[in-house]
Amino acid sequence: MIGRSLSNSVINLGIQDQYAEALNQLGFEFEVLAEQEGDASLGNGGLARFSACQMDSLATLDYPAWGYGLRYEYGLFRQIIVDGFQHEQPDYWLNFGNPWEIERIHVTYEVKFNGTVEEVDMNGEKVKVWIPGETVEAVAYDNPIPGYGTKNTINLRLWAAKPSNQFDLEAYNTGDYINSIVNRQNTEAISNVLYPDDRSHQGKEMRLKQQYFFVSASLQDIIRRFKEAHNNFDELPEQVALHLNDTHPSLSIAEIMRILVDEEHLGWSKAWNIVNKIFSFTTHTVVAEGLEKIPVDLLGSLLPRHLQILYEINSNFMEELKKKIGLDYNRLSRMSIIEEGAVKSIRMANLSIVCSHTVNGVSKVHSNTLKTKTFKDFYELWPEKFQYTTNGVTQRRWIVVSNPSLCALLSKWLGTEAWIRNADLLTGLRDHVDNTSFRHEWKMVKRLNKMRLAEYIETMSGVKVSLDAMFDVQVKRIHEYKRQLLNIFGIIHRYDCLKNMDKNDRRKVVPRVCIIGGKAAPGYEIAKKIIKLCHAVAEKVNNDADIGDLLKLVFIPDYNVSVAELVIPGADLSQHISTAGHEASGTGSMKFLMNGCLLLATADGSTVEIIEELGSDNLFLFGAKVEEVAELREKGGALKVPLQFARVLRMVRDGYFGDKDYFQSLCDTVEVGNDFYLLGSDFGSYLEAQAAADKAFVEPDKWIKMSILSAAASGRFSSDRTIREYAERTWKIDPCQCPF
Ligand code: GP0
Repeated sequence: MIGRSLSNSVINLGIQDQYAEALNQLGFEFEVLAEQEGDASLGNGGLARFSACQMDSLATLDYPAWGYGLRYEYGLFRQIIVDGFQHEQPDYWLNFGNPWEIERIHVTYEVKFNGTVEEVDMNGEKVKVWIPGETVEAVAYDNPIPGYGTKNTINLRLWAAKPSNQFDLEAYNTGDYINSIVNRQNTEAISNVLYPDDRSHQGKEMRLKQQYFFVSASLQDIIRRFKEAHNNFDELPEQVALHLNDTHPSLSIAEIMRILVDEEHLGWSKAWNIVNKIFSFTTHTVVAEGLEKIPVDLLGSLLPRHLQILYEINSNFMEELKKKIGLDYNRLSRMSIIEEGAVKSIRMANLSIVCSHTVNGVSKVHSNTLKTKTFKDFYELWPEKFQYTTNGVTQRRWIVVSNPSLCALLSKWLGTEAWIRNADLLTGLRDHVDNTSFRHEWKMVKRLNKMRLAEYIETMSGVKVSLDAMFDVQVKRIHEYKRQLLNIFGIIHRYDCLKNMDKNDRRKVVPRVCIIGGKAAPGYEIAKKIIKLCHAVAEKVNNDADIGDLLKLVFIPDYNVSVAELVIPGADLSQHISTAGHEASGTGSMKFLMNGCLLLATADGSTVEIIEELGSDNLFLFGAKVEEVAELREKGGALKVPLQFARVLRMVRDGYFGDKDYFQSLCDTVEVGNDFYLLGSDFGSYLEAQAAADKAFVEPDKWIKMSILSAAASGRFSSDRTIREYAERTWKIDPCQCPF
């Protein structure tokens, strides 16, 4: 989720003025040119974009870091809306080549799959030898990531798959031409398509192949680079810190053990001690069912040697555990790396915890959930391993690149540009919150950004929106737990009230432009129905002349980093309304905060810490708290649900917005007794929070003050702080300039 690179690169290099001038002389307009670049969307939702923010901060803070990933031929799918329905199209991001990458045709590694493991006698010692079936070649593509205001540039090395024997000449000669090309396509498929959902179920094998391909090439590269300057593996932990961002790369543990034991002949326990000092792990998942499991039979056939290694890791761990906790079989089976269930599987999170010296959550609330629920057994065994490092976002991308007018205003009133590298300085805005000329300029910046967004909305959807309306935004992956449906039900309720209001009551109503955007995983039917309902409601509301500018609803298609750079600065209010306990962190809220946008939120994920920093009267809070959710779920059918909710549900069920049959299953998900994400019981407080936002909006001084204080409180949520904490507490690395 790097997005576009041109602006980010020239800004980080501090040459945007000269560059724009040079373009002018060539007859080009910088902004127009920048728009031509496609987004590099090499990942899914928040975790992928968070990784991109981390890279920007690692580079800017002069840390000697490398990022590794896959160079997907086709990134995250492009979302096309046809008649209100989402369709997926390939993301042809490489069609015109990628000027930002450097192909390293000399940096290649063989990655092996399948085959068998033989036990052979090597000078009196029994060693395991893997006889692979298929061999694929990994080729490196480097993407320099320049830091802001520093010479330090770090490298994002992405792997592409190439058939090892480029062309099966033998097959060609025997006329088996098609097969040799088919073989080539099968091989390249490994780095072809980014799976649309982090928990995708389609093509488990292909996903596993991608994971191992990425892990093996990366580790072979890391070990090779280490050996260029060292020949004693005892030094490996001082030279290399490997961070596992969720369990997607966790096969690294088995792969590095294979390299150290089978190829470097270090002996198991020596290798194991090294591995334990190298790995740290961050889980970005909240709920146990989100934890990744790999079926043993699938792993065994694709990577037979790695399965043996995982078994050995687990049997050693179980022995150690029995010594500590005795024969508590329930606990032993819960903590085992192998899940003996209907489908015998490898628990990748357990593996990652056993092998890492540090286990991180991504917010305080998340960390509490990990310690008391998700990983309770492991926390009791190794409390010292568990930390948390709250996520952050980079102010370079989310203010400097995406909101230049705000950037200039901040530097003017803070009297320095130093905040761009030290976001804590943003608290200085609190000193000017009552300064009328500052507030006036603040208001103008917001209006300018709303204008940009209004133009985009009209271009994309044909809907004309009033700049005097409140721009109320919810942009994130579509998911039941993020409760876009709660937002849409709130809009239906607002529309219903407007229809039943007499003329002079309407004059007191705050006009709203409700903006919703986000992609649904292709296989996620309910999420796709939410998108359709949004369009159905928009169709009705936007064409109701009686309502006019009092209420508009717009769905922004193909939400990606570049669209976010336009939407976030133009928002007045943004919604982060997940059912408490379900959002591990959430990072969108931080981007809105930096841009002086007010939050309407539940106390979930990182919002709990935003409340600490901002003060609960500077945002609109509502909904059940984390500790109340379980009890509410127990009530089930006895749960109290406001009449307004039942009324809205009835309107949808009765086909008021069309597609009556199509929406029934969607309505079922929030029917009393079935409402897992508690939309019904949170609806009353949601409407109150929305009413409070309306009230604040018609008191311009109050609104502007809350807006300024939002930006002033955002410094703590810079990814610079996140990275500094990881560097000092987890990886124990110091800054050092290493020009690319
Ligand atoms: C978490 F486990 N996240 C996962 C995953 O597979 N993919 C993914 O994007 C997200 C979380 O849902 C998050 O709460 C969090 O802020 C983000 O990871 C970064 O930690 C909202 O996107």
